[in-house]
Amino acid sequence: MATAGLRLSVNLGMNVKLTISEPTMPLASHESRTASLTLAPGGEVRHDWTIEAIEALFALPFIDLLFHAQQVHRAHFDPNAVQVSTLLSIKTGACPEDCKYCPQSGHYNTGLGKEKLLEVEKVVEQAQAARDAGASRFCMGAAWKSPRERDLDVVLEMVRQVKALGLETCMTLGMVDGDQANRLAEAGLDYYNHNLDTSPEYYGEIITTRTYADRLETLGNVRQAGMKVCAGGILGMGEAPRDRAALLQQLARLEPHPESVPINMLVKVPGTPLEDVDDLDPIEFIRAIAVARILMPESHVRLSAGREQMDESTQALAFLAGANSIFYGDQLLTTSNPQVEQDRALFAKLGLHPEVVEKSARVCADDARQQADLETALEVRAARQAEAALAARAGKLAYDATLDAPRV
Ligand code: SAM
Ligand code: DTB
Ligand code: SF4
Repeated sequence: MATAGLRLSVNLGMNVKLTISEPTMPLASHESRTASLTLAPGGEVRHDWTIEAIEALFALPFIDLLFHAQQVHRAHFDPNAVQVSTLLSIKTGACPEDCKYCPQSGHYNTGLGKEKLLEVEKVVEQAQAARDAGASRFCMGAAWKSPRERDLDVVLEMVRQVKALGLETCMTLGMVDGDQANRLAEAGLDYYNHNLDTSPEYYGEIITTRTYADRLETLGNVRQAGMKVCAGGILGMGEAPRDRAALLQQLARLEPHPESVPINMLVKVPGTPLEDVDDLDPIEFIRAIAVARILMPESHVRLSAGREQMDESTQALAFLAGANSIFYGDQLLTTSNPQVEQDRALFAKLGLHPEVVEKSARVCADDARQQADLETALEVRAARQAEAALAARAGKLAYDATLDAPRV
């Protein structure tokens, strides 16, 4: 029972003022708090969110939280448009890393065999099919600690050929150094995905073979090379609520924010150490999406792995909370995703439409620029030709005048 008790008023800086009235009884759930929040309606692109401020957002009544997230979302995006990416595992299994959630880690027996890097033609075939089915971005994933030199050449060719289909390209190949990132960028890779996965504090419980700092370094290399950053995490790995807040804080600290923020719900795969972890309450998952939307107003927040295990209402709530990107296609990397027909029906039911490719806009802009350049070049050429013709005529006349001078 909530009684009048401590009234906490925190100025969170900039335009955010949060007032929380605490009951004297210990807080059992979000419902026992009342909060009033003043947020800039369009949100703010900030990198200095404190953990307390983020936890306070999480603690808002659900309806208030979703309202704020919607306001921020609508200030930056068409609320009914969803970016659509398709995933392909280009090299599956036997990964040397020990990520406890991952069916592809060679440390656990999940029944996955070791596969070789796919051939470029196979990848292009799949990319074409994804494009024909309506995807605008093709994401290729490899179960590597980091790419080996000889594999990188093949991967660069995949980027070039997939891009030539008019698709945006994304890759997730593990850690990359500065040189590898530059080469991927030069080949035309649009996005590089590398997730922080969880909070710095919980990280050691999940992965021991690469550090949080390693991950941040890779993200720095990707940014430095001029590619767009795709970085997010996984929820439902037994982490505490504070870990979810700390993960989002880490992501929001990246400057600039990642353009794409995948929020995965753990897919529990038999054989992995997390196969029996307790389910995360879907409402807590939706809260995290909403907080991600508020913290990173201009980023695409992807409702990533785990959709197959979610009902339609949870997915609809995620879109309402500000998720505006999905993986589309029957398969994620090694686990399944909702069937394409099912997603089409969901989009129709919710009145959602696939986002017009950002890259198309860029391509259009490039096309327009190219066209303008071409026209200018043609005009210049025409003018030069006219000049040359005049000069030639004059020359000819002069020539003629000399040559055909009246004979005396
Ligand atoms: N090996 C590369 C790496 O880790 O950077 C790329 C592939 S890895 C599979 C890409 C991401 O998929 C991981 O960082 C993790 O966030 C996500 N992921 C892997 N297994 C998952 C699972 N069972 N449930 C949810 N997300 C998962
Ligand atoms: C991301 O954040 N999620 C995707 C993508 N980036 C590469 C991967 C999800 C993998 C889910 C488990 C699987 O299918 O193997
Ligand atoms: Fe390997 Fe990536 Fe899976 Fe970790 S998440 S085990 S690095 S494939």
